[in-house]
Formats: sequence, C-alpha cells, structure tokens
Amino acid sequence: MHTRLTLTQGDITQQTVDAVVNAANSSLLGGGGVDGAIHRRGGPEILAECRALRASRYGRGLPTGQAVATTAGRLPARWVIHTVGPVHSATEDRSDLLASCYAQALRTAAELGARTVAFPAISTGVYRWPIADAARTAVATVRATVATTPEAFDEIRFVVFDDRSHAAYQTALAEH
Ligand code: AR6
Repeated sequence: MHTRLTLTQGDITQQTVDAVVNAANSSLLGGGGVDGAIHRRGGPEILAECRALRASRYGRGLPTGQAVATTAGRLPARWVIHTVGPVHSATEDRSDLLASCYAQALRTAAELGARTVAFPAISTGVYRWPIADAARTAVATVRATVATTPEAFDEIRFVVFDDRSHAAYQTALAEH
C-alpha cells in the first residue's frame, strides 16, 4: 500500500483521523498552542491519562524526541500521540531530535494500528524552530519512515495554521 502525504490548513483538533500528534512539553500537563487546543477540545480524559503516565512511566517527564499515546477524549480521533519537540537554538543543531519526534510518533501510531495520522508543525511555535527547516525535516523524516513500513499507514496529514507554514510545507513536499 502506498501512504499518502497530504497538507491541510486548519485546526488540528478538528481532523478526523486515527491519531492526532500533540506538540507537547515534557511535563505532559498541557500548555499553549497545539497542546492547549488539544486539551481544551479533547476534555479532561486526556489530562487524566497524562497524569497517570507521569505517575507511572515518566516521573521525570517525557524526554525530548520521544512519543507516548493517550486517549483522544472528545476529539474526532482515537488517540493523541504526545511528543516533545526541541526548543530551537542558534548554537546547537538538534534537528536529530526534531526528526525523532516524527519517527517515534509514527512508530507509536503503527503499534496502535493507527492508519491515518495528523501532525502539527512541531517546534515551530513557542519553540521557535524556523518553519522552512522544520517542514523539510518533517517531510523527509515521514517519507523515510513510511518507506520502511509501507503497509502501516494510509495517510499522513500535515496540518498547519497559517499561510507561511502552508507555503513552507508545499515547498518541502515538492522537493525530492
Ligand atoms: N492547529 C494546527 N496548528 C496549530 C494550532 C492548531 N490548533 N495551534 C497552533 N498551531 P506550538 P511548539 C501551530 O507552539 O513550538 C506549548 O505550550 C503553530 O502556529 O503549539 O512545539 C507546549 O505545551 C505552530 O506553527 O508548539 C509546549 O510547551 C505549530 O502549530 C510548547 O508550546 C506549533 O506551535 C511546544 O512548542
């Protein structure tokens, strides 16, 4: 099966998919941006599972570049996959951690049997990653991951908020 990579401009909390990826922070206890929107619309069930994960497996928080799933609560999805992007730094290139977010989220999705997955532009808001570079990393990592698991996914959807991000993803998707 061929996995489609698609691009949508809109609100990630309104995507009808199997799994929605959250641009979380390591506390797993919510924040602004995508994280705030997911908890607001998804309801308290998501936070309750996040708290349980903190109490069991992630007492020190979810490390940057890793991913973990919870229920999607009231969102039109089955799961939320929380991942922690790196904060952009001018002195240290942590593109490897940004790529890891996409690879680990997809690995988690495949384990769950999620065939459609929606990704926000991880790290490009509060964490200040330049959108053109983040879009290239996102697209290249998703392409490489789905190439190794061609049967796992039907659609990977990149969901962006603004025109600039949309243009950056269009450019990245047009590159080979
Ligand atoms: N749907 C789609 N995209 C969105 C939405 C939405 N509802 N809301 C924002 N964006 P951010 P980060 C875009 O800041 O940079 C939180 O406080 C936004 O325009 O959500 O990884 C967490 O708790 C931007 O392009 O995530 C962490 O502390 C992109 O989504 C921290 O922010 C990501 O912006 C994570 O920062």
